[in-house]
Amino acid sequence: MMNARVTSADERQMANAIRALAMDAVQAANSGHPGMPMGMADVATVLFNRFVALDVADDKWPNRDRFVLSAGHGSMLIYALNHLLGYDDMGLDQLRNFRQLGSRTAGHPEYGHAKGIEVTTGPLGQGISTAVGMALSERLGNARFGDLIDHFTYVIAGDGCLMEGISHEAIDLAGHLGLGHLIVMWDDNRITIDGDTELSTSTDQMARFAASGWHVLACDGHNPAEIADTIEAARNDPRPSMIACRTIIGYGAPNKQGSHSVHGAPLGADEIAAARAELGWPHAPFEIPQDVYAAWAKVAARGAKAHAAWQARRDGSDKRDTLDAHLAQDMAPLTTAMAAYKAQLLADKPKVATRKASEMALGVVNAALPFTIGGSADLTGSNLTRTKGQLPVKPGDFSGSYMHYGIREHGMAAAMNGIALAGLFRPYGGTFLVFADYARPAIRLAALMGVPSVFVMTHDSIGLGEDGPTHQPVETLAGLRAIPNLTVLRPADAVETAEAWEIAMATTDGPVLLALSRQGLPTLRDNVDENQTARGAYLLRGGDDRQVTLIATGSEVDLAMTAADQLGAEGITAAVVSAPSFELFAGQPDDYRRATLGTAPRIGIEAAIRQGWDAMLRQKDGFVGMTGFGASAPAPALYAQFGITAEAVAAKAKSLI
Ligand SMILES: Cc1ncc(C[n+]2csc(CCOP(=O)(O)OP(=O)(O)O)c2C)c(N)n1
Ligand SMILES: [Mg+2]
Repeated sequence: MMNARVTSADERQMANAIRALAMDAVQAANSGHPGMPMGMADVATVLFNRFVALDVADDKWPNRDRFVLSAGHGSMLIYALNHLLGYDDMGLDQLRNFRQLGSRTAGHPEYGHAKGIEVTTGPLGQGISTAVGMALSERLGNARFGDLIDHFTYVIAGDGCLMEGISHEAIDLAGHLGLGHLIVMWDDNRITIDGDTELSTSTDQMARFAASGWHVLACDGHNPAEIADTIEAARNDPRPSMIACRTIIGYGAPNKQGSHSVHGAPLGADEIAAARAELGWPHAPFEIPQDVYAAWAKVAARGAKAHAAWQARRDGSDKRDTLDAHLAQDMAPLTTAMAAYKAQLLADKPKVATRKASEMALGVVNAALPFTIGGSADLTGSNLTRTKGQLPVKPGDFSGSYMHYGIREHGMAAAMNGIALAGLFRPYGGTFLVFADYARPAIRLAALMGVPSVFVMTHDSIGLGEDGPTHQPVETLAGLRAIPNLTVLRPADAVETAEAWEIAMATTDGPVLLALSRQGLPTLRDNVDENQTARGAYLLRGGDDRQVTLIATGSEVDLAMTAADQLGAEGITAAVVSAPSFELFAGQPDDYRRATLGTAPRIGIEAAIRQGWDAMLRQKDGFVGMTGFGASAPAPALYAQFGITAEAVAAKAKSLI
């Protein structure tokens, strides 16, 4: 263990290297945020120099400490750190090309662009909330693997992160669970873009964290001994810790520090020269003296040693194989179990809501895969996300695999992303589809990062009935389909729902969202030879010599089948295409898509607005769905009221052919 009282004579210069790289890179780019990296350079230096354990030669080492720069606008802080630590993909060329096309040094830190960046940050509040998921994953891992998983999660968050509403959900959850290895360093500089924080807040942040069950501390963020003492105390407290680090934004720039003018603009040549004099840093831009590199190399060397010690522990551990299985996330057991389950569905032909079918499929998933972590934002009995034998995760007991996230959709989604990023578990979590909007910024980040969180969203249309228009999604599906790299699945029956879960678990490069019905639906499929849902859309009925093609999703596929029956009785041949995923269909070969959709007139059917359906409909085609908000009534009355009926579909078909 590090001794907080060992000070290094080099720390001031190690921090100044961060300051110089930040001001020079921002100046070179003529864009960026020098204030935060310069202000937090001392805190970051002490944190890394004395505490953080990571291995630049293996940035995915499972028990590495996590460092999350929640104040992502200060991205030059992490780029400078990663350069000084010696990551081989963060050479000076990257810093010189800060914010330029093709460089790893994007405007805000982006997961996957460079080693040592654990999560994409920039939307304020997301980093700290994602870090809660990482710290939760660490506790879950610790309960299963003992000292093979016991790392810390360190966060640097600014005033903005703490003002964002999501921070409260995250803080509340972390405090409740007692995530003792989570340490948040708050950049208490009392400045945001508009000016002094007095303009917009009078919250006592330390009291707020304390009220949520956190251990709170304060330090002078430019005093290495105080910084180290507080971090040491934080590490030794069983609660999550927040350290208010009183800092001066832009520290070292003599005429601009302490002012919002250094938040997000280059300092300018004169002020940079003055800062060099003030800091005692005579070196040219992007020039770091060898002794400073050497001091940072010691930090990397200590991390490499910690990794080696961990490797020895792991090699001798009886938990080695189960840990490896978690890390590998082998899906083979699921494939076998699902094949048997789907065959049984064909025999049983259950008439169940797809949320119920999801619960049934999840029973198979959770039994086959030991690394799922389920949950719901206080709608467990509605989302049907908890399966037999799943025990709740509780303060002091992290052996369970089911999270009661509380009424915190946004915090849940961010925490799920953190769990997924940590690499040990596969998270899924539920709420009502209409509240996807409450979680949207985190869903978007999952998509941007390519992180496999699975969102289980039930009550997916006016079909939820009596709860009325506040709870009835109409534009939600369109909004979700608009997010690049998010796979939206709206299965029609129990077979498609099982297939949707197979797809969700097999997808490792992006989030998947399941839109599920409240109301019961018959089993429509009569074969399970191929995962047809993976095609995105497929011919469920007919196809040859069709006069019209009815394309529907989810609960409306049954309605399309009834309409096809009615048309058939009048001698009109209708094909029915079930289209559970627009994204997966868009990824199919052209000839498959053409053959599926056919050349006959098409009618799209979905109890939602038409936006997005142009992917499958041409201008002359028809659409039966919603044009405005819903209403409160039993579901059948609402479908009749809004004209989403087999009769309406049949009438539209006749008008088109
Ligand atoms: C959700 C979100 N809203 C707005 C912004 C734009 N923005 C970036 S930094 C910032 C001010 C943040 O203040 P603080 O965290 O105190 O940073 P400091 O100025 O101290 O570096 C704002 C509003 C953002 N990045 N994310
Ligand atoms: Mg600030």
